[in-house]
Amino acid sequence: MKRFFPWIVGLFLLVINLPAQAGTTFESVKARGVLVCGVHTGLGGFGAPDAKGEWAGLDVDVCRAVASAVFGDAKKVRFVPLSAQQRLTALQSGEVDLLSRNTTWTMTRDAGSGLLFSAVNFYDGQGFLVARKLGVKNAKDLNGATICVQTGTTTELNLADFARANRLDLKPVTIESFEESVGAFMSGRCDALTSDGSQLAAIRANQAANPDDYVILPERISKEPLATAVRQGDDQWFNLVKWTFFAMVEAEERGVTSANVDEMAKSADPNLQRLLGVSGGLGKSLGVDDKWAYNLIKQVGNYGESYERNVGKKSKLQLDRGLNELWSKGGLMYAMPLR
Ligand SMILES: N[C@@H](CCC(=O)N[C@@H](CS)C(=O)NCC(=O)O)C(=O)O
Repeated sequence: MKRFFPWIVGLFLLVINLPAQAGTTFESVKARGVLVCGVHTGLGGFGAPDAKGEWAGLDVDVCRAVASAVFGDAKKVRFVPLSAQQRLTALQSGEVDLLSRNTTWTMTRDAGSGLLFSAVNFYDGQGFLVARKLGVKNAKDLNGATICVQTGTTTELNLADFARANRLDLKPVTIESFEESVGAFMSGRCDALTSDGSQLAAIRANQAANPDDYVILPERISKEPLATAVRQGDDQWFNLVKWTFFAMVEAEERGVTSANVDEMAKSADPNLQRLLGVSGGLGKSLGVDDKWAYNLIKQVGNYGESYERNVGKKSKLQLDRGLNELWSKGGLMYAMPLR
């Protein structure tokens, strides 16, 4: 019996680990008929209910694009709002199929917590928000200041590293909830609030009584590549999520939009025919219909359309494309070849 004991334990461990392996997410999503997507608790431009109560945002669009690729229907998504603290556990435990929520791709999260990051949908960096009346012009002027920062984020460690590297005395005020940290800052409990630049822009635009009373300091003290993530050991699902995002970028690179996709499908260009599933389609390798990319472009739009609608110059956030511009226009957005 003693001899068999390690085998029995091994078998038991294998069985309890099974749901997180063997590429089962794709099957369970299909069987359920709806994608369960982990998003922000409410960050206008990235993930928040709009005026009609419908989830909208750059991260939300990735969820909808994946649903379009799987079901041909962008509406087949159930959104699960997750706080900074909850998000990684929610994905690890299988509560959500996909995490699309301002989450920085770091080595520890990617290699050390059973997760895999699939594609960066927003290149960001950490900054500081201060009240204009404070007269602070750059981050180095913050010596001696109190800084509101939320726990469970990359932000906490970056702040400590920045202070140490620059011999600054920055006093972190660590707060567990998003609302509370924003509230603490707005009520003057901290001199500055630190977070990803995009989040500061969203907080300033959506949560300040008068946005002009606040300024975002020019420095970015870290790299925050915000990316979608899935569980490790689920290769087919990982591929589907990754290539869905690349299809959004590829569509922008090739000038295909939600408005012209039907026209573009008539093109003689083999690249467009492949992308839009007219001939030599690419769906099979992902286990989906050859019209997967056509569907997501038609229903959600290309990356540039999603960017402009949610966070771009004409949106409330008014963010420049910056690093999120296509590589061919000086940015970092580059789709791996869809062929
Ligand atoms: N990108 C950073 C920060 C993202 C983040 O979660 N930021 C906080 C502070 S603004 C947040 O979104 N909190 C919302 C919540 O917990 O509901 C990370 O991945 O750790």
